[in-house]
Amino acid sequence: MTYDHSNIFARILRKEIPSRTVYEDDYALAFHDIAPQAPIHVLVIPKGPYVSIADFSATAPADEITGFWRAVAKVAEDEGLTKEGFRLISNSGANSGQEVPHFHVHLFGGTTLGPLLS
Ligand code: IU
Repeated sequence: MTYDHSNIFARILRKEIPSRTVYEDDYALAFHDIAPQAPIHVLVIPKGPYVSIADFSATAPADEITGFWRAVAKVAEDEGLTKEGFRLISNSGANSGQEVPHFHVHLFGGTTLGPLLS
């Protein structure tokens, strides 16, 4: 699938649009979702141009995949979620309701979570 470099998360990565950053390294950026659905709702995105989890997993170099998931785990730890628990969701494609065509993981926590979020 062709990556649209004008999508909002690409613009956030280029710092054309501000975000409430919680973590950044060579592989990932994590920031607060603009419309949180839980007390803690952080989006973690890879720095590379990947549309979905399938695109990322199939085409990203191994160091980017490792770096990304390590960043996700670090954010969960830094946000204090590891002990009580948290949820990861990644929407992919039309049936999921994916709005932004840059692969991202929703990290939810800070309360007992209901059956579905996002
Ligand atoms: P989705 O998985 O593509 O549906 O999730 C996109 C998320 O991006 C959604 O939770 C929005 O609230 C969030 N978001 C944001 O944090 N900042 C923005 O400028 C825009 C969307 I547009």
